[in-house]
Amino acid sequence: MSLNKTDKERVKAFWSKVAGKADAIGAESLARLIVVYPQTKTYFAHWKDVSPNSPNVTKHGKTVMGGVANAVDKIDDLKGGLLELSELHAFTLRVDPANFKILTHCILVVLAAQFPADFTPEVHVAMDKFLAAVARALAEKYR
Ligand code: HEG
Repeated sequence: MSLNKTDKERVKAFWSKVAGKADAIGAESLARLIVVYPQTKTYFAHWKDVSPNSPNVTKHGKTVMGGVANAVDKIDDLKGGLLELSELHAFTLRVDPANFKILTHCILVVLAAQFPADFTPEVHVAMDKFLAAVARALAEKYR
């Protein structure tokens, strides 16, 4: 399931096309996370408004996509590159790592929905592998 050279090239090429829309991708991904998997709202209970298109949700979508952009840069060493973020989620935020797969699934759905022409089956498999690797790297510090 690890990314081969071709997968990495496809991820980078696709990302370079969509990176300019990262905020919109993040906003829709977070909104879908909250609507489709409402149990995830428990982590955002300290926000004023957890409804799908609220400012907090939109802002956090942007933050998450900053993490994804960083992961694209660190694609050759995701575990090292995402170490601090993994520690933050594990020890400070205490996010159940099952939620990483749920959010990365939402991101994949949004990429397909927002970029139907670029989201070929080859891009689909490369992005699926990449996002799964990101979820694994984020779960790295849990034990
Ligand atoms: Mg997390 C903060 C990235 C999944 C809940 N998340 C953050 C931050 C980043 C990030 C970059 C800011 C870190 C900082 O302040 O230094 N998150 C990130 C990625 C992914 C992810 C890349 C998976 C692809 N986060 C995730 C999931 C949940 C969650 C699944 C819960 C369902 N994140 C969470 C919370 C915060 C962050 C509660 C703190 C936000 C706040 O308090 O406003």
